[in-house]
This record gives sequence, C-alpha cells and structure tokens, in this order.
Amino acid sequence: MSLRSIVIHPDPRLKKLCDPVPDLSDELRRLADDMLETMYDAPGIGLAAPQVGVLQRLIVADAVKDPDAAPQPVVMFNPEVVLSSDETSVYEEGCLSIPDQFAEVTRPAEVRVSWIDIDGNPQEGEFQGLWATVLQHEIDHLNGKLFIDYLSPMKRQLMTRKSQKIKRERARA
Ligand code: K1U
Ligand code: ZN
Repeated sequence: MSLRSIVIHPDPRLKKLCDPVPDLSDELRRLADDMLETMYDAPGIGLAAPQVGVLQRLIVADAVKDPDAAPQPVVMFNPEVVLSSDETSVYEEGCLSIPDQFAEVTRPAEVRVSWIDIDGNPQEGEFQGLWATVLQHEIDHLNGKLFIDYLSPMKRQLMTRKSQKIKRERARA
C-alpha cells in the first residue's frame, strides 16, 4: 500500500465525469487500498478516485464517528444513488481537495446506494446520518461536482481563492 497525493481545487480533473469501472483488476484493488490508506492518513472520512487523479468511478469511506470504535472501511466501485428521501439534513462538510474550509450543505437525509464490492459482487444498502452525507459527497466527486457548487457564487469564489492560495503555498514548500 502507498500514499497517493491529493489533487487540490482548482484542478480540471475535479470537474470531469468519471468512467465506470468495467471489470475489477488487481490494479484497481491496489488503487482502492492506496485510497483507504490516503484517506486515513489525511485524515478524512471519504475519498473519491478523481481526488487522487484517477478518473474512474471508485470511492472509499469510513464514516464511523466514534474514535474508539473499530474501523469500518467501505470500498465502492460504480456507486449509484438509486433512491433519495424527501427529508433533508444539513451537515457542515469539508473536502480534502479544498483544505481547511467548511460549509453547510443540505442533502437528502437517507439514500439507497448500489455498488460493486471489492470481490466484484453487486451490493445495495440504505444509509443515513453521516454515512448518507459522505457517500453523496463522494459520488458527486465522480460527476465532477464539489460541495462548494451547492453554495452561492460569492462563497464559492471565496473558497476557491483560498484553496488556490493553499495550493500555491504547498507547491512552494
Ligand atoms: O471527499 C473528501 O474530500 C473527504 C471529506 C469527506 C466529507 C466530510 C464531511 C462531509 C462530507 C464529506 C473529508 O473527509 S473532509 C475531513 C473530515 O471531514 C474529517 C476528518 C477527520 C475526522 C472527521 C472528519
Ligand atoms: Zn471532497
């Protein structure tokens, strides 16, 4: 396993529609392992393949809140929201590609998601709370959408400028 570097906004790779994964391969399983390691190292509670520069439909997540609880890593190939609740919830979201910035986003409170698991088996499950928020945030990444796209143009511009500054500083360091 190895750490991958995280793509920082603005970057054209974060605006692209990602390709479905046709068949699982050892290379894709290695990528999933690397993404989990990168997510835990960041630290984060989710990560999508375009955030490590790979434009394929793969996400990882572990939205267990309790720091003393056992890790619950989830790997999803070709994840899709197949049903969303009318009820919404608001969560202060962050993004590893938009460092140090947070904003409230309103999303469906519960979602049914289908995906292909690490063994190539189709799965479907219902998610609520933080899991629902994180999975929707990660699936948005696969469609070139960022959480700041839900905000006003002014807030989005402000956060983009701050992220651009952090990106420049990190490149110089
Ligand atoms: O996709 C990403 O950029 C990861 C992002 C996921 C996310 C967080 C909050 C709401 C929606 C989606 C993050 O993990 S940001 C870091 C973060 O929220 C966090 C880090 C450590 C402990 C707890 C949270
Ligand atoms: Zn993100």
